[in-house]
Amino acid sequence: MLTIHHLGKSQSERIVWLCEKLGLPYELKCYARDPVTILAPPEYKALHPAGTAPVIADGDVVLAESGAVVEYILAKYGAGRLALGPEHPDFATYLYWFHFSNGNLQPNMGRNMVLRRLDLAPDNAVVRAMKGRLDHALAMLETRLGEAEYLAGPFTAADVMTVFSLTTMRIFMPLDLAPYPNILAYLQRIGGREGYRRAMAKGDPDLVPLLT
Ligand SMILES: N[C@@H](CCC(=O)N[C@@H](CS)C(=O)NCC(=O)O)C(=O)O
Repeated sequence: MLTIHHLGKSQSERIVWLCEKLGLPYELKCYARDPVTILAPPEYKALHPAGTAPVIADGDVVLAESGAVVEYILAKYGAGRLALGPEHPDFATYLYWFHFSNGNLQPNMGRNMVLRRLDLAPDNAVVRAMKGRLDHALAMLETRLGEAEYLAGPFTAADVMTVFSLTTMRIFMPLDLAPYPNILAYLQRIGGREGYRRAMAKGDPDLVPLLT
C-alpha cells in the first residue's frame, strides 16, 4: 500500500487529493512544520534526499517531487484516469497545464514570496519584473479558465498539480485574486469536488481551504 508523507499546508496535499480522487488505499502520515523555521521537521527531511514535500513510499520505492509522484501514481494505479494520452486531441494542452504549475506558477509564487519578505521598495526593478511574471502567469490561467471548465478541458491531474499554488500557497504568499473572476469561479468548482474536500479534511483538518 502507498504511504503518503504529508507535510502540513504543503504541496503534498496534491497527492492526498490524487489518491482520494482515484479511490486508492493509502496510509497517511502527517508531519507538522517546524514552528520557528516553518520548514519541514528533521524527520521529514530524512525521508528523501530532496527533504521537501511530497514524499511517498510504495514498497521499496521512495519518491519525491510532485510531478514525478503524480506521474508515478497515475502510471501504476491510474488505469488511464485523470490524464490525456497521446491519442487525445488535447494531449499537448494537458501536458502544458500539467507542467505549468511547477514550471511557471509555483516558482513565480515562490520568488514573489521571498521578495516580499525582503521588504524592498515596490518600484525596485527586480520586484517589478517578478511581479510582472506572476501577473502574466495568472493572466494566462484566467484566459484558459474562460475557455474551459478545467485546465485540460475535463478534470485531470493538471488541476491536481495547479490548485495548491492558487490556494494553500497564498498562506505564504498573500495574493488577491479579485482581478481574476475565472480563477475564482474555478476555485469554487474545485471546492465543490468531493475528493478535494475529503483530501483537505484529512491532510489539513484545521485549514479552511483558501478558495476565495
Ligand atoms: N518542486 C517540489 C517542491 C517541493 C517543496 O518545495 N515543498 C515544500 C512544501 S510546499 C517544502 O517541503 N517545504 C519545506 C522545506 O523546504 O523544508 C515539488 O513539487 O515536490
